[in-house]
Amino acid sequence: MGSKKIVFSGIQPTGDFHIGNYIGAVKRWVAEQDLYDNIFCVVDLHAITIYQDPKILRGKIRQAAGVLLACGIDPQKSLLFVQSHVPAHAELTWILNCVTPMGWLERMTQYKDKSAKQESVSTGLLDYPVLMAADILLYQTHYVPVGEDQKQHIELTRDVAQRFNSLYGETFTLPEGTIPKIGARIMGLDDPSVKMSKSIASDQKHHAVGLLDSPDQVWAVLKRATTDSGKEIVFSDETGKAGVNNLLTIYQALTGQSQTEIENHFQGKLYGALKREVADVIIETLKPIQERYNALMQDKGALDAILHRAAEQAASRAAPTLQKAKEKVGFVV
Ligand code: AQP
Repeated sequence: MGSKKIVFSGIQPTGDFHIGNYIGAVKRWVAEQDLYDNIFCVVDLHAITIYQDPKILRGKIRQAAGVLLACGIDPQKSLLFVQSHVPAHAELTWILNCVTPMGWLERMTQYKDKSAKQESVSTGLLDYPVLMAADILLYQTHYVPVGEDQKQHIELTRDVAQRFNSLYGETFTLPEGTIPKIGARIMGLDDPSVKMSKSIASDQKHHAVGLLDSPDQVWAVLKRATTDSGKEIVFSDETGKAGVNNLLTIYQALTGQSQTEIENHFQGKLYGALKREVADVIIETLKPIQERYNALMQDKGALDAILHRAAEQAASRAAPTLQKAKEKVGFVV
């Protein structure tokens, strides 16, 4: 692993992973595994910034890890662990909290969106980006592959690192966020004006396709996907064509075909055919993932062993940076 650049990314076990998570993040984590020194994390500390039923959360954490392995994260090539198993994440967060102005956090779009939906907003929700900065900076990360929604948080991570480095001296590598060219923001299938999201999907049946959905469930969502009153099956950034554009983007991300090839393929076809073909491509993509997931979940002990081994390795990789940060701020270590 030595000379390879370090990649870190995380995913919240807040619900069922959907094709937006897959296309925007996980697919790339898997495809680029051989290129980098990879660290992937099921971020359960982030999940509880909004109340989670403890029994459901425990199941979702294992499900999240199982799905990531089933998608192709290879424990021989990548560290895959659960965030709360490595206390250094919470420890570094405290130190970084103390160099992060409140105003930076209050400006975050995700905080504004999520807090508007809560009756009572936890301090954790406001602090979410500092925890994310700690996750990334602990491993001296170079690249953070994420969907577009996380761009602002990566910029904040760089600002926090720069502020710490300038106050206390060079400590943290400045990471770069990498956003996919295709599918950086997959939109809701019921409402293409909003990002496909786990929390909306848990309330609205036809919002998203989950990675563990059966072929019938995939088709039930796709056949109701919002399109428009026109006929043209073309990529477009016009608001009125957002539904068709979203379906074509999913098709493009999953088939790897060019826009011209796809538009030629769908020329003269009806929206019904587009929906059927997008559903078929999704079903084909999910089939091997679901087979591997079902096999993996037969042996939860083996899954837990993978996660605990990786957590030990992650903890020892995080330790020198945490130690350095503690020394820099003046702690007796
Ligand atoms: N719609 C999306 N299109 C492309 N990428 C997406 N990601 C999330 N939604 C889309 C990317 O998936 C990774 C993991 O997401 P997360 O669980 O950490 O963050 P999230 O943005 O909070 O995901 P959700 O689905 O929207 O969950 P809730 O509803 O809990 O907020 C990230 O790289 C993210 O960019």
